Amino acid sequence: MRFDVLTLFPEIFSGYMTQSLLKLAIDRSLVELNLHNIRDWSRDKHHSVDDRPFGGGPGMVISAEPTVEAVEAVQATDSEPGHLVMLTPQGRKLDQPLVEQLAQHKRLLLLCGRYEGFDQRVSDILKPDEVSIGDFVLNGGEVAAMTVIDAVIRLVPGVLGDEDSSRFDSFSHGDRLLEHAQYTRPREYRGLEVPEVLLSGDHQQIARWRQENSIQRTSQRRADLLPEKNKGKNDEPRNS
Ligand code: JCK
Repeated sequence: MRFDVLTLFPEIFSGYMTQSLLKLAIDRSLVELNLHNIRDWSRDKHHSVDDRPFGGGPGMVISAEPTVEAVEAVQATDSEPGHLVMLTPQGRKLDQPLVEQLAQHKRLLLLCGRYEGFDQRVSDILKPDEVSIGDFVLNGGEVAAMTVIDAVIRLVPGVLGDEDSSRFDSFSHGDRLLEHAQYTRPREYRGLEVPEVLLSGDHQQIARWRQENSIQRTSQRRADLLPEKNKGKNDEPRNS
């Protein structure tokens, strides 16, 4: 899986790129991540990439010319242009099915804006897949691009230590339940004990408890995820 990120602030990615899971995947050639500074495609002597909005208003708009030139140049560095994703508050909202769809591509280009975003003609010309990570306002597309990369690399075969663990994630199969509570040592902490059944060694009972716990937490926290039949199954006060 190859990622190419186009941004005005490539240094935002440096800490993320040295993170262990991604670094291991890069070292093992399962993932390639290249950073490109849009400013490198600026043509004027001041290396400018943004300008004031026509029609007035606050902030600055990133110019079409260096952006389109940058994307086309980066696309041309491989035999296939790749799937172009633009991170924008106006995009379709990211969810696990969209992550799975993006993970089907061998190559993703992630176009990150700042300020008030890009000149509309960037989208008109390049027709990117416009994606938003949620209904809140970020300062730019970089954190959203890292979110996409982080979610997609989990689905690249061999990236996770345990080959299969991504298949058990919440939302990855049809049932869309939240994960059950997890415990580790010690058995008691500040008077709070690990549920007895988890210490029992009875795998069938443990599976039953986890299933119940999943449904209970989902109905308490994210009832919108449940099929109608399970809704309101649990009216206990929340504490798991
Ligand atoms: C890319 C610049 C900052 C902030 C105008 C928007 C009312 C325009 C994103 N889920 C997400 N939230 N935010 C982003 C995102 C933000 C970006 C850029 C992505 C480039 N900005 C910005 C505010 C506005 N307001 C709502 C008016 C741009 C994703 N993905």
